[in-house]
Amino acid sequence: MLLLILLASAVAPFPDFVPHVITDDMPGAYCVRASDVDGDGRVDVIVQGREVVWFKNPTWERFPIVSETSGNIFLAPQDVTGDGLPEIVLASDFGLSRSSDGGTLTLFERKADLQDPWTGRKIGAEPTAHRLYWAELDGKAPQNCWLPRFSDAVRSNQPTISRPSSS
Ligand SMILES: [Ca+2]
Ligand SMILES: [Ca+2]
Repeated sequence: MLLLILLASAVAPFPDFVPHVITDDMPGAYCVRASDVDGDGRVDVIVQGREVVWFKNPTWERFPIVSETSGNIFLAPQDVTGDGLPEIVLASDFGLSRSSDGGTLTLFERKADLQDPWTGRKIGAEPTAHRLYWAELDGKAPQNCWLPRFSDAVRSNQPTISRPSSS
């Protein structure tokens, strides 16, 4: 009996999940990531749809990142400049029938004014890019942007874009 009481007390109750609608106006919403975009210590929400925006926690005010890209398919936030604020790699120009072109990978950096769209620099292309993750693959800070489930490796200056080798 004592054992049952101890086991029962060791099992944490299942949490209650409460939905919070932060927008009902996000055409083509597909990828949602969490990151402290403005460095205030609260995790914000980044959403990629036809455009890419972020919502400031806790008011969920909407701020632009980029609206000029097309075929957006995924994004990955990571501080690659070392200032404590995340940059974002976006995979765009995606198409189900495009296996030899498109797949643009762009690194976006925010501007001082949060109302301004971010500055983008093309850092590579992978026609079949569909998912992006940051990972520490070489023992250094997580400066590797990982495109899973592809062979070979694509590398640029900074950050490094890597894919695991096929085996
Ligand atoms: Ca924040
Ligand atoms: Ca940064």
